[in-house]
Amino acid sequence: MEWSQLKPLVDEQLETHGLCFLGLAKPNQPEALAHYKKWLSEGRHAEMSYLETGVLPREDPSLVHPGSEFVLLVGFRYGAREKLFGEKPRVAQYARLKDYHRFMRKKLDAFVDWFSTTAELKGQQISCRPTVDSAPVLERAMAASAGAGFVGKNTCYIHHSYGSFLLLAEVFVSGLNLKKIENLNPSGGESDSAVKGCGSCRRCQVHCPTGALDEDYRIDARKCLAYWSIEHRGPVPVEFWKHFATFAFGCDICQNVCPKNRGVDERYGLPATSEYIKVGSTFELDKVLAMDQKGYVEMFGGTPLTRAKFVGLKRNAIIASVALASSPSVASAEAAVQRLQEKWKEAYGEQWAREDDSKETIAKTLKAIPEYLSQHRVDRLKIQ
Ligand code: B12
Ligand code: SF4
Ligand code: SF4
Repeated sequence: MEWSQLKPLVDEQLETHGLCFLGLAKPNQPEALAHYKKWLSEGRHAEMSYLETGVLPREDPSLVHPGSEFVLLVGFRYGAREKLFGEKPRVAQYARLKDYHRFMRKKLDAFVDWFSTTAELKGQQISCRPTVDSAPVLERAMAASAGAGFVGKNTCYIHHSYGSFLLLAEVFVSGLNLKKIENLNPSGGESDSAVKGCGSCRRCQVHCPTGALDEDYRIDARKCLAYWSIEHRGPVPVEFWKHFATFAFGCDICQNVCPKNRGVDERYGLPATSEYIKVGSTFELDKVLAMDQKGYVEMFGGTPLTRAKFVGLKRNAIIASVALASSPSVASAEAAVQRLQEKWKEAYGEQWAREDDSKETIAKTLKAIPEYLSQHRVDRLKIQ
């Protein structure tokens, strides 16, 4: 089968499902794997231990899908560069959608049906495995090596046309016999990024509020707000609290400031996300503080926000409330915190949490409020 004949059909088929085709890649990415291992060895993954257990399939993609020679890289455009006007704190754009794992998976399943049938008509028996974050694979490295984009200094995959507000998914394929593939997919890869992509730009590194992008093309998750507000279980260190006034779930700053995301909507139209949007752009603090388990399911069920769980969202809401309240003056901040604590007591008494670690997270978060305030009081005195 000639790839030049098949590719436009793949493009067209994915487009009918609202997806974009990012190209073909080889499942093995030795250069990226070396970066990945080094990154882990430096502890940059914070407490995400699942990244440690995921080394083996990243090393040997046949564990993901035996015999796969190719991977089709697929993207879902979900947003564009967004100015930080409007109500705060924000919810990261990807999280306002219904859970992408589910809807992208459905789309990919339909695509795989078509792809397998098309191959069969050409006399090829192929086997496919679609993955949407469901297998530990080097998604960004594969996407970059598919040639239509690169990994930027903010560590996101950036498509040359569509920018970085893209969710990634893959179809691992075995048994497909493609001719003339090499010429059509020159491997971009992250080593080309500096030349092909970011050039001398450093905007993401300069604007990252916590200094998490401290080295080119490398993130320190221990400093990343997306880590603290989504992935981390337990209390959040006080030094990160003030940033929750801007984003209380996830963080889009290093993508919003990226010039590669400028004008994407104007050039390529708005992404077709309206039917998938479930959550507003603002993290509604009062509602989250007051919600019970039923309210949690109603408001956030089936969205990426459930990754932080009930307790994580409560924790984030407390921190964001304190961070927002403390901006105008220490006195009003203290009053706001008192209100917050009273509200909390009123709603839950001592018995609100079913799990001990949830109780502990909230108790420790509430306990840390004075520490946060005292630090901010010091800042203020210094300024005066
Ligand atoms: C763990 C994880 C996180 C962690 C760590 C993030 C990170 N940068 O690694 C945290 C919780 C912080 C996070 C945050 C976010 N995430 Co996340 N996350 C993942 C996950 C599950 C694994 C990523 C991973 O393995 N990281 C470890 C690093 C070392 O590996 P890597 O990303 O493959 O590294 C590449 C480069 O950094 C490069 N590299 C590494 N070191 C070096 C050194 C040099 C010198 C060079 C040249 C290159 C280089 O090599 C790799 C290949 O190119 C992926 C899904 C997946 N399976 O890949 C989603 C994924 C990366 N996340 C995604 C999203 C949307 C986000 C957020 C935007 C969410 C939000 N709005 O809050 C933020 C973005 C923050 C950011 N700047 O990265 C998308 C990114 C899509 C895209 N366009 O890139 C992914 C791909 C999920 C998906 N299926 O779409 N995430
Ligand atoms: S997501 Fe936010 S905190 Fe994390 S690297 Fe980007 S700008 Fe920094
Ligand atoms: S902001 Fe600049 S340096 Fe950062 S990813 Fe975008 S182009 Fe690269």
